[in-house]
Amino acid sequence: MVSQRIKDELKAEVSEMKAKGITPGLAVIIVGDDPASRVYVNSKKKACAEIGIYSEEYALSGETSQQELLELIEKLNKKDDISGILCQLPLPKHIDEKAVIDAIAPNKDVDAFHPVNVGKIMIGDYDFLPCTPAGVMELIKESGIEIKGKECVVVGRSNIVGKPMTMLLLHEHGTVTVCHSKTRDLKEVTLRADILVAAVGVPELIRGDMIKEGAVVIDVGMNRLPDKRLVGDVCFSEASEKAMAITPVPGGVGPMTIAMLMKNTVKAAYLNA
Ligand code: L34
Repeated sequence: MVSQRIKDELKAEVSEMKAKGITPGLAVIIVGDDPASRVYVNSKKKACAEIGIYSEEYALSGETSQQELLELIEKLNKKDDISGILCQLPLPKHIDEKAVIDAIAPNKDVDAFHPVNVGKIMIGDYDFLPCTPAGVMELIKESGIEIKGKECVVVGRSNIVGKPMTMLLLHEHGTVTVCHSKTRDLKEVTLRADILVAAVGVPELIRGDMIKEGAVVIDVGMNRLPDKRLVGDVCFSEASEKAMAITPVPGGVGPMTIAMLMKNTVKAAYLNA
C-alpha cells in the first residue's frame, strides 16, 4: 500500500533526524467520545509510534469549555517537544471550531486548517498541505494518470477537503469543476471527469452511470450506515466496472490521510527546529 511505503520512508527519515537531535512530536486533542474520532485518533497515535514520532494525547471530556481547550492549545503552542498540534474534528456543539483552529500556531498546524495556511495553499506557496487532499494527490499520482489538462471533478466544497482539493488539482494544471448540493445536474458534470474526487458525505451517491469509462475515481467518503457498515460516497461495485482505478472504503483515502499527517509532523519538526 502507498500509505505503508510513505510511513516506511518517514521512519527512515525520522531516525536520521533523531541522530541530528531533532525529534518530531505530535499532540493530538480529542474532545468528547465520538467513536469514529476515537478510531481515527488511535490510528494516528499508532502511526506515530511506528515511525518514531513522539506523541501526546489529550483526551478531554465532552463538557470541556472552549476556554479550557484554548488554554491547552496555547500551552502546546509554546511546548518545545511538540512540533505539530491536531485537534480532532468534529468538536462538541458548544465549542466554536473556528476559534480553535485560529488558536493553533500556523507553524504547528499539521492539519493546514489555519487561515494563514489556507491562504498559502491558495497562492501555491505552502508549508503544509491538508492531509486528506494531499493523500488524494498521492493516490492519483499512483494511478499513473497525468493531471495536466485533465477534466477533474470534485464533488463537495468543504473547507477541509473539497476547497483545498480543488486548489491542489489546479496547481497540477487540471481543469477543475466543483459540484455541491445545489449543482443542477450532477451526473452531467461527473460524466465529464477523467479524475473524479467524491467528498460529500452522502453514502454511495456516485453510481456507475455517473462515471466515464476509464476514469480515476477517488472516494473520500467515510459513512457509517445504521447497520454499522462503512461505505464511501461512491458505489464501489458499480464504479469499479467503469473506472481505470478506484479507491475502496475502507483502505483507500483514510490510511493516506494518516500517512500525510505523519509527513506534515516531520516537516513541522524541521520548521520549528
Ligand atoms: N483535525 N479532524 C482533524 N484532522 C483530520 O485529518 C480529520 N480527519 C477527518 C475527521 N476529523 C479530522 C481524519 O483524520 C477524517 N479523518 C480520517 C482519518 C482516518 C480514517 C478515516 C478518517 C481511516 O483511517 N479510515 C479507515 C477506516 C477506519 C474505520 O474502520 O472506521 C480506512 O481504512 O479508511
